Amino acid sequence: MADQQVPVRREEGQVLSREKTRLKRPPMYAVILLNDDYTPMEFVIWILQMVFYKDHAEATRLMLQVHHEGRGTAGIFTHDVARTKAVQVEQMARKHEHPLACVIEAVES
Ligand code: TYC
Repeated sequence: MADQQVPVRREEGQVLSREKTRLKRPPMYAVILLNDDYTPMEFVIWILQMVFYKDHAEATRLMLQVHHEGRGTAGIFTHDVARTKAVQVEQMARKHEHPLACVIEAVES
């Protein structure tokens, strides 16, 4: 059994492709914060630190970008993580009675 030979056919010019074993990147989603007129700036900064692990300077920069431009990307994640963070943002906002909203959008990779 052990020394039984298994014939291996090597055809001329055959190329073994690595293509099939390469892992495909998962689709990615941006969590986008939306501006409103009522949520306090400090609350948005706090959310960006708590949920998206931004430092205070980056959280402030991003909050001001959303304030001036209407929207801004808080982070890019796989679908499950993006959904979870969006739900966390809205739950924390509702708990504190702020209208802060966010959406998730597919990003091209
Ligand atoms: N525009 C809000 C204010 O003037 C601040 C704000 C920033 C709200 C970002 C939401 O996603 C937001 N208090």
